[in-house]
Amino acid sequence: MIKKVLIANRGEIALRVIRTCKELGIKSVAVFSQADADSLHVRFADEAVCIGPPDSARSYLNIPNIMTAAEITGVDAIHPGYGFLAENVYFAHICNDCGVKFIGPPGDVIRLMGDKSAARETARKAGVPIIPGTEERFSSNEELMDACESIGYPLIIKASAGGGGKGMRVVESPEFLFKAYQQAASEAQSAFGNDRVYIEKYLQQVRHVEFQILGDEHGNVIHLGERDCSIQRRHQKLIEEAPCPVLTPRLRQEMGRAAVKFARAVGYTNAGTIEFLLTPEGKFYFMEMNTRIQVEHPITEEITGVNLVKEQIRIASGLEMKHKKSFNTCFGHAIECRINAEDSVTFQPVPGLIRNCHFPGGLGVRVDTAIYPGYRVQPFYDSMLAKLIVHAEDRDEAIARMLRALGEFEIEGIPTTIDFHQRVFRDPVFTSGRYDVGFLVGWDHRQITSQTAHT
Ligand code: MV4
Repeated sequence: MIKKVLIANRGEIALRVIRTCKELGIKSVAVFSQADADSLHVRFADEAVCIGPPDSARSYLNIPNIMTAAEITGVDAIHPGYGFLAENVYFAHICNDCGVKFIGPPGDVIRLMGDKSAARETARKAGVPIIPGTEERFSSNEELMDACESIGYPLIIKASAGGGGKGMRVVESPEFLFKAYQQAASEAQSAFGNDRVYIEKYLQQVRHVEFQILGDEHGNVIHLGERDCSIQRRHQKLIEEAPCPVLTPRLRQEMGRAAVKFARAVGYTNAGTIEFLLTPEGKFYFMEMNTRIQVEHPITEEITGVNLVKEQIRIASGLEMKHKKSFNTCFGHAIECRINAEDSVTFQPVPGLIRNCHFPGGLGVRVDTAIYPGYRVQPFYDSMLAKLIVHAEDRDEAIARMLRALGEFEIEGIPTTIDFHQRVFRDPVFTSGRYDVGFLVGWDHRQITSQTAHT
């Protein structure tokens, strides 16, 4: 049984893990950079070790220093959170080689899922629907051209080592193919040190619908419903909701079965997420699998009542999962807003001192955050200040509750995206639930023009 956990992360997710450790009677060890000495995760952990200067490369990504902290504090396990080392294959292997349990899937599964083209091939072999496309290597330009003709335009070129939208290029017609292919390969090489790319039919007006998976080390694999994450700006998720507003019970069952089938096929253990694209016609396709707990996991917790971090620690302890059946029905509707320290029109990050702040509360309101009055938002890390999560009986009540909570949320001293979120929850396309990944395209432009229209 795991008795002491090191959290190799910072901010709200480090606090999230520390809180669950406390409830489980497990000791927690925080690691922090010199810039984070006054952080809440340092304050609430049982022990804390400084692992380096502010920049991530020399602190939260510094594997030798993190492993040294694990050694000198005598932890049994390490929780990587999300971002930083959460999907770093070497880190997962080094933890287990040092006799410290990595709270996540095996390193080999992380590696396989990190190769988006190999993951696609795994899905095809497992009988999970994939987007019509090509393999990676072509022996000639003619072969490439013919393969793309058979897929049909528009098509999208993706980096095998990419994911999350990095290195993608949409090709509208054949005359742009070769140039786009070369550019995508060289961008992939410089961004990921790997020039392999693959090609898919570009699906229009899709939604990003992902299924939460839990697998234990005794062969049990379940899903815990889905999350719609289509409200994104430049591949940064801003608002997520569960369940997906347009999913029918039948489609949920089909997609859930496909997600569990895929997870079983790869021998998945611990928490993971399978991302699908859903077309307006109700067809779904495997996109990729994330091998970590995700930022948006709280909305799944709200509609299932399952503490996902607790299940992660139980699974890493070698215990069987408590829940053996997938959650094909959940309770109510949950929505999450990511509140960032950014200008709410330009989305430019603006670090600085939080002079004062007040969080919303009341029935069905949850704030996952590590900020406090007097906290200084650092320029070294991502700009997320807080996740505002609401849960209600249905989507309309959840939207009303979100607007009420956003109205109570006060952060003085730095700009935030609170009023951006208020605009979204008043938008008729959003409130109808009939949106897709293109919802925010042109929004910042529209906001600027509407701003100038008032002046
Ligand atoms: C696609 C797609 C449409 N057709 N692939 C974006 C990030 C990565 N997870 C894969 N993504 C997409 N892949 C095909 N064949 C649409 C997306 C997509 C997206 C694309 C452009 C702008 C925002 C997007 C948000 C989610 C998914």
